[in-house]
Amino acid sequence: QKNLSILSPQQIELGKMLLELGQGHLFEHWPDPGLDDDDKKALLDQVSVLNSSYPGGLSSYIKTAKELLADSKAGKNPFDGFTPSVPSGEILTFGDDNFIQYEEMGVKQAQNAAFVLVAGGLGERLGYNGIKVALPMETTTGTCFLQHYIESILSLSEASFKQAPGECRKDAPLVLMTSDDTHERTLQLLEAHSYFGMKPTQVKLLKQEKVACLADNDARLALDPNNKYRIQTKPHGHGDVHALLYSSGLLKEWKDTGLRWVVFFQDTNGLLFKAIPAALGVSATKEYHVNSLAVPRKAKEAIGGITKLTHTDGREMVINVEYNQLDPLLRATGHPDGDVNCETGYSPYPGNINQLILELGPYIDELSKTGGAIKEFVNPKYKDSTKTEFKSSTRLECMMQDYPKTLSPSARVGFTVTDTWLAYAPVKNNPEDAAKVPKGNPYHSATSGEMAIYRANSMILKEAGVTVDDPVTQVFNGQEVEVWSRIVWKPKWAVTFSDVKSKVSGNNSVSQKSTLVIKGRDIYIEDLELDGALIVDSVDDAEVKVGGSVCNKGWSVESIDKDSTELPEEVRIRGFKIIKTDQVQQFYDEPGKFTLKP
Ligand code: UGB
Repeated sequence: QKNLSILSPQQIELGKMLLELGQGHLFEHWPDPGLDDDDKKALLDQVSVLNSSYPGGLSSYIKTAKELLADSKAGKNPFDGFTPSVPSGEILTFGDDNFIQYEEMGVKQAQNAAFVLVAGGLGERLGYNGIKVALPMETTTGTCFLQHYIESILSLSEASFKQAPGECRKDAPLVLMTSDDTHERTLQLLEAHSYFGMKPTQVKLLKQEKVACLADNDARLALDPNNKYRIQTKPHGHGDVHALLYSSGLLKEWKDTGLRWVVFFQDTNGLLFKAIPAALGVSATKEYHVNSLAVPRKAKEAIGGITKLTHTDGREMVINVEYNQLDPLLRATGHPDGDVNCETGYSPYPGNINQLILELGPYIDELSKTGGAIKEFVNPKYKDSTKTEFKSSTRLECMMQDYPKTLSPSARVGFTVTDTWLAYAPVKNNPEDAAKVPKGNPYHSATSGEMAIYRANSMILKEAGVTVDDPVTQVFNGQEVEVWSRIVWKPKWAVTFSDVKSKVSGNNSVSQKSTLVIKGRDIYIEDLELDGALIVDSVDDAEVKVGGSVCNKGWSVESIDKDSTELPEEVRIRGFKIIKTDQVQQFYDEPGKFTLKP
């Protein structure tokens, strides 16, 4: 009461609201006016941000928190009444006619797509000090994830307009969801590289706010242990992306310009754009409102399983069940062995890789009802079995793939499974944790992420008729990986398998020790025998035919010590570096037709 005089009318309203919500402890320690007045106002300013950035405001946050904390204390099963079963979706085989047709259809659709990258996570599991999108996806060219994503979107749009030139040309929008942990550095990265070729107006950054921490089962907000005038906050999860997109007004803008799809993706999967064209084709053909990209999943692998849930009351949904929940859910519903592989050697539940394609119209309709609020969960760590006190404060969290949870049963929710080697190689785990991954399960480390790029490109060239040598097995940072020829191309060279096939002809071979880097758009590989390193670049109006025998000492992959401090962190976390000894390197910087035949 005595501090009212120092506060603005709006701050007084917020204070009253908190008192009504049982949050009086936030003010109990306040001294008389004249002492710490600026700190007191700062607390209410923070309350104002917390209130406005959450759909329904703090009262809604606290109400939900009380309910979820009570459920958690009571040990209530979130899947009570639901029976899991294996859903049906589209399973693709790379390179067959079906795959090629879906890709073709997807490329046509691409000009009607907006792209959304969730990049607010700090990557605690990876333990890397920079932002993850700035990490090199592979160290042969040093291209970072963000550059590759942007170039993929630009090339996909370009290919789309080529295929359907009648349409009016639009620049594909790209939204990056950032957080306080990543925002400034993401912006700097974009500005330092002229947005990697995108128009700055095409790119929008939406920053997610953290949410208030909860100190106890009554959902009393936790004060920061180091500042009694600040509420402790923690990340709310990638599910924030829906509310942010909705409140930004962008969805409506996109609809008005004729867009039809929104493609969501994550920060460190260098393969994902290899599966996007076909998955877009599946979305269009099946008219999926929600299409989740998935890969075959090993039982207990740390990715969620896409599951059909049928409730005793008749409700049904196809939804991701997180890996830590799938096993108990199966055990509780008549599968005593829980999350195990079936006769295929994989879990029958496709693995969610959190690349989602949503149809914009139904998405807007749904968000108009929910404001983008996603079903949340809480995960308190209790001090003991009485579940009355927490070890440390907790908060509500939400995941972007839980969007279908509020949809009506008539919504068309499906998924598209592609081979793991083609679509999924995230960089999430630090070297120590990766080295402990049980044999046969993926490492999801910087080491395996880079090797997966070479493997995928080698496999694609093989499918296109190129003889690529088998890989050798090597151990880096305690992880056994296959080392394939280091084959890398820019997205402008090829965004689909048909593009690759149209640019490769005759008898080509690439030895295991080789490096092949294709940077230009119109580069045609014909009768090439490569045993060394070859790097070809060209301006867009140059057409270059590359063939003949290229033999040199090349570039090698050498093991390094992950603790050797003289190397930068992004190299150390791989456990190897590329030693560039000898190469043929050509840049065609003028328009015209050329032949490279050493
Ligand atoms: N992210 C945000 O933008 N904001 C946040 O608050 C948190 C994350 P993680 P997670 O692909 O293997 C997901 O931490 O959540 C971004 C799926 O839930 O890497 O452990 C962050 O920047 C899981 O089902 O992943 O697991 C990153 O881009 C499975 O699909 C993205 O969200 C798993 O990913 C994912 O964050 C997977």
